[in-house]
Amino acid sequence: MITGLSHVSIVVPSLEAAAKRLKDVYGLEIGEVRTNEQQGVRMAYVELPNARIELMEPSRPDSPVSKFLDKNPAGGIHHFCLEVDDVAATAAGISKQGVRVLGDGRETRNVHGERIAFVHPKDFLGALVELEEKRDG
Ligand code: CMX
Repeated sequence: MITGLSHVSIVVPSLEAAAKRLKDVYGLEIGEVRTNEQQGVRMAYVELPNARIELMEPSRPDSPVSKFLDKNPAGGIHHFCLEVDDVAATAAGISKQGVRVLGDGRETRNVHGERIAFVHPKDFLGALVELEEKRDG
């Protein structure tokens, strides 16, 4: 079951340059920069009262996010993320309706250790969607 909006994710060529821009122009502070080796991204968040902005840059040349930057060298919106109560149950439910859940079937986790999954963009109105199971959800 979908329970809320978690974040909007933007791929940027440089986290440091993006952080400076957000702070200087918009007064937004980014938090700690962390790396998710499994996903191949270096990332940080801007915390807003009702959701987060996620900034990602590739952490290695073969990162899936590198492909995105090849197509969009200046960066851009990569996906948005919906909170769900149970990733496996939600993925199983939508799969039964013909939705393609991406990946090799192995459990995938975000940088906070929460279970995540991605829905094929063509099965969600053209946008790449991440599903995220909140640890306390
Ligand atoms: N926007 C729109 N379409 C996209 C897309 C995007 N950002 N990324 C991929 N696609 C499309 C592909 O073009 C492809 O379309 P077709 O099937 O029509 O050719 C389809 O989605 C599947 O993409 P793929 O690369 O073939 O599939 P994979 O299973 O290899 O990988 C994905 C999919 C989205 C998981 C991977 O490309 C990716 O982006 N991984 C990074 C995931 C990420 O953002 N992780 C964040 C971690 C957060 C944290 O740690 O907190």
